[in-house]
Amino acid sequence: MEMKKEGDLAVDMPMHGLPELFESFSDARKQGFLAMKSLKEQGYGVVGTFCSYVPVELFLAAGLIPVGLCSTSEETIPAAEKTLPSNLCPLIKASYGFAVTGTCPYMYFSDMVVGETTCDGKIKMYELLGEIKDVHVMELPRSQHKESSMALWRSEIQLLKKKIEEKFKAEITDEKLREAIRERNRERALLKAVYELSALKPPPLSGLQQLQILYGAQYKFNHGEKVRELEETICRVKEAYAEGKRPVSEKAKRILVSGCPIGGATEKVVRLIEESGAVAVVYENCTGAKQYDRQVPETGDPYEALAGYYLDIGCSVMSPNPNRFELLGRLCAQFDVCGVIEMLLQSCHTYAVESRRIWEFLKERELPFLSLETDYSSSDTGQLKTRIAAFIEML
Ligand code: BJ8
Repeated sequence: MEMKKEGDLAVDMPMHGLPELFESFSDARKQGFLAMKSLKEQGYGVVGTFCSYVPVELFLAAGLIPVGLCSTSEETIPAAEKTLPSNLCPLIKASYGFAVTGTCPYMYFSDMVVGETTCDGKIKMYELLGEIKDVHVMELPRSQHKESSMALWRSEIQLLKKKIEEKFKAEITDEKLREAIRERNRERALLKAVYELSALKPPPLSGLQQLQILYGAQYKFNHGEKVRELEETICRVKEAYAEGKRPVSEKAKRILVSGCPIGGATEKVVRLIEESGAVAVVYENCTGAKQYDRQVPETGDPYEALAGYYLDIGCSVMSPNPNRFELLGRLCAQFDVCGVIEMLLQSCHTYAVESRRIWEFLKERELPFLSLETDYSSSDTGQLKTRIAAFIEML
């Protein structure tokens, strides 16, 4: 008889309706506050992060709870602007604003925050954040293909291991680390399976629903439950599709969304795309494929495996940044998109400068491209709506 492993779809699992499952993900950030409080009461250590480059497997191997910190709404930006310049990326201002105002429960519960030297604004913000929290900053190289980059990043991962072991009196063995890699890979594979559903024509999910699952999943802290819920969601979406349910029109133009991380206030871009009669089928950014497309090797030296995997993330802070283009080209083909919309957060220089290369890359493939700059306010909604509607109209 075949043994059931954790994460296998249990046959006796109570089946929920799709709307309930979607709601569970769209509500996850809010519900996660209570789950986090309870975990703290049980004595778990919590580590807050802001970026996909941070190797969360180290926290899992030490029995800690990693959490993405609040950074996607405008409510704390005025407080942040008392210290930070106003012409700074809203993600950085919001992150700092939530910390100084004490309004992010995840920041409040974090025993430590792990930052990274990705962009200049974040690096300098972490110095100020260090006055409020215990901040450990990882030095990320800006180039992926030099031998010295790999050596530096590997040693940074080992430094973080040492810091965690000292601070939390925990031991990270290679075995625990390998187990954490397997756990995280399982989650990555399922989130990839969620977004790959939208390769179907028409997609079985709206772009907003897909985004809510990808974004919400990070606020579910019980691995086993998260795995089962993702499996159930995939299974129910497929069933509904097989029964002939088509939530998205066949005529909807298929859009790939690229650029800065999207979620919270910037969901407005996805809403406007879908209100204009198109559908966001895939997110190439850190909310989507950039985080879940690949797997960490499960054999060999786990530090080498983690260093190689994380260093290869195709973020615009890398120079050059070939991996973003490789992923972008592959996703455009796999999802058969008719156009690409890039969302740039105001004052994000690395993505803004890279935008011209993206335009050239897509032009060679005869794919229309729209690059939009926005922030977390709703003041530009009218202007965004006009530009998005005109772009979709001409596809
Ligand atoms: S791996 S995309 S999560 S750095 S904060 S770079 S928007 S100016 S978030 Fe990012 Fe890591 Fe890269 Fe992903 Fe620009 Fe703002 Fe900097 Fe930003």
